Amino acid sequence: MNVTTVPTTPIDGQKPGTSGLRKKTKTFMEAPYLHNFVQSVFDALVAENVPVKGSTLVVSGDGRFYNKTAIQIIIKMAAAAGVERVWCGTEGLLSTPATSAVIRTRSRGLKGMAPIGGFILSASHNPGGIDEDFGIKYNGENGGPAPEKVTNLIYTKTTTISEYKICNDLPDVDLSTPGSYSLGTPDTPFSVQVFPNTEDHVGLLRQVFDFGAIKALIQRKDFKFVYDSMNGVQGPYAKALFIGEFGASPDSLMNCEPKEDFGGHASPSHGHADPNLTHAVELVAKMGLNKLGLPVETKTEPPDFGAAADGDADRNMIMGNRFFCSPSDSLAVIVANATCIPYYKNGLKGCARSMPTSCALDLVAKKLGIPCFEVPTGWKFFGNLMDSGTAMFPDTPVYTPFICGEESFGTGGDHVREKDGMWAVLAWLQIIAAKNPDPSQPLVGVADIVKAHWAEYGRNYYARYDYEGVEKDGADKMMAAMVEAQPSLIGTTHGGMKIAKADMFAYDDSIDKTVSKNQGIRFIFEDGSRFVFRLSGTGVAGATVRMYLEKYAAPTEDLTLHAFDVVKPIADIALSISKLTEFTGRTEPTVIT
Ligand code: VG1
Ligand code: CO
Repeated sequence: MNVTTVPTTPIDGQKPGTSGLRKKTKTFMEAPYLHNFVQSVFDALVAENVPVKGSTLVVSGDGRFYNKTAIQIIIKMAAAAGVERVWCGTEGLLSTPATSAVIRTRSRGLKGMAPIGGFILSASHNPGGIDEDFGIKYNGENGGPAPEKVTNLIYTKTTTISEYKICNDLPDVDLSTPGSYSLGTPDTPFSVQVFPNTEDHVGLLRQVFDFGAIKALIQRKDFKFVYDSMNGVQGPYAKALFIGEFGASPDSLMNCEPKEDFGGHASPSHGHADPNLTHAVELVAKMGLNKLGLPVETKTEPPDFGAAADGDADRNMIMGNRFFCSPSDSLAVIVANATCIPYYKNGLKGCARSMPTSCALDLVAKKLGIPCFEVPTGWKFFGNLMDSGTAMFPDTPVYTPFICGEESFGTGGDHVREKDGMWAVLAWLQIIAAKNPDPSQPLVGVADIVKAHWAEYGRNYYARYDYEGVEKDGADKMMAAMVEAQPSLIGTTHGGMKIAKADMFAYDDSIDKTVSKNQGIRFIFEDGSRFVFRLSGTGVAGATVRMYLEKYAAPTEDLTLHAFDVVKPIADIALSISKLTEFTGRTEPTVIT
C-alpha cells in the first residue's frame, strides 16, 4: 500500500462541541477539512498511547449526505495510519447507539480484535443535505464519546497539524454487501469488513429486554402503536425489531427509509429529524396532539403508543393517545419502573441526569435509595460513571446497572455508552407490558402510567425555550452579564419567588478528576423551581440560547395543568433577569419543547 503524505495547514474552528465537530456539509466537502480533523484524531490517539497500528476501527454514520464519501476517505486514512481492520455497517449505516454496541460487543470471541474506537459520521438531529449540516465524532474503546481530555487534545492537534497521510491508491469499498474486503499486502495487512448494520445492536437489546413480553403486547388486538424513524438511520433497526422480532404490521412504521436529507424541506418535518412536538409533525398529529402538546380532534382514534427517533437514532420521543410524555418525566418513570426490565430486575446501582434535566429523577432516586448524579449536558459525561468500578477504574464504586438521561429527548442505560432511542422505546413497551398482565382488562397506557407517577412523586412542570441563530456576540454578553449579576441576586424576590441559589454550574468528575467549568447558569428558587441558561454546543452557525424552566408541584397540588402555562411566570422572571431581548433582539423563542 502506498502511503502519501500530504502537507496541510491548520484550519480554524475544528473544536468538537457537545457531541463532536459539526459544520455545514460544504465545509466538510472542501478538502482538506475532513482530512485535517481525522488525522488530528489519529495524532491525538498516538499521543495518548492508543495502539493505532494493527488495530480495529469502526467507521459508519447516519446516512446523511456525504456519509458514504467521508467513509471512503476515512478508510484510506485509517490504512495510512496503520489500522489493520475497518468495520462498517452495510450501506455505511450505523446508528449512534449501534456504533457503541459494535465497539463494545462485536469482537466477542475474536481474540485481539476489539476496536480501539470508532468514527461516527453524523450531525445527529441537525438537518442533512448538501446545504445543511454534517458532523464527525470519535468514540473510544468503551464505545462512548471521547471524554473532554481527549477532545481537547484532538483540538490542539488541529491547530498544529502540518501533514496528513492517506492511501490514495486503495479502491473504494462496496459498502452495500456484507463481506471482508482484503486490500492490504502480506507485509501490511488491511481489510474492510462490512456486516449487517442492525446485527449487534439488536443482539444487545435482546439481552436487556424480554422480547417475548414485548411481542405479546404488540400482538394484542387492542394495542396500537406507531413508530417514526423520521427518514433517519433508525429505519433498518425499526424494521428488524418491530417487524422482524415482534411481528408488527409494516403500517406501524413511518418514514423508515433512511434518506440523505431526512426528507428535505418539502417533508412535514422540513428535514429536521428531531423528535419533538415541533418537528415530528406527522407523528404528533397522528397521536392527536398539536405542537403545544394539546389534544386535538382526529378522524380516527390515535394509537395507544407513539415514538420517534432523530437522524442518528440516539434520541426518542414517547407519546400516548393524545398524551405527550416529557423527556424528563420519561426518564423518571423508566427508573421508577426499571425492575420490570429483565436487565435491571435486581434494581439499579445508580442513575444520572444532565444539569438542565428536571429534578423528577432525583425524587425517584431518593425513594429507591440510589445515588443520582448531576452532570453537564452531553453524553460524554455519563460514560465515566458507567465505567466506574470496571477495569478502567478498579478502585471506584460500581454504579452499573445504571440509567441516565437528558431533557433533550435522550435516555439510555449502561448496555452501551451512548443515548439509545430504541432502548427507551423498548423500555416503555416493557413497562407497559408489565402493567398489563391480563389481556382481557382495559389497557393501562402511557398517560395512566405517567399520571400515577405524578400522583406518587409530584410533577416537575418543565419547558425549554430555544432562541436559534442568535448573534454570538450578543449571546456571550448576555451570559457574561448574568454571571456578574448572580451574587447580588441571591436572596432577592421576583414575582413572589425568592432566589435561594445562583451559580455557574461546574462539574468535578470524581472518576477522572477533571473539572468542567461554564456548564450553564442556574437560578434556583426557595421551592426548588429553577431556570437555567446555556449556549448550545451543537449548532453550526451563530449561537443558540437555551432557557430551561422548571416548577415543582407536590402530589396535593393541581397536576393536570399545561406545562408551558405553569412555567410561564418563571420564563418572565428569566427573561427580565437575563435581559435577553436587550442583548439578542429576540422577543419570541424559535422552538419550545
Ligand atoms: C444538545 C442537547 C444535549 C445533547 C446534544 C447531542 O446539545 O441539548 O442534551 O446531548 O444536543 O444530542 P446542545 O449543546 O446543543 O444543547 V444529539 O442527538 O444532537 O447527538
Ligand atoms: Co442524535
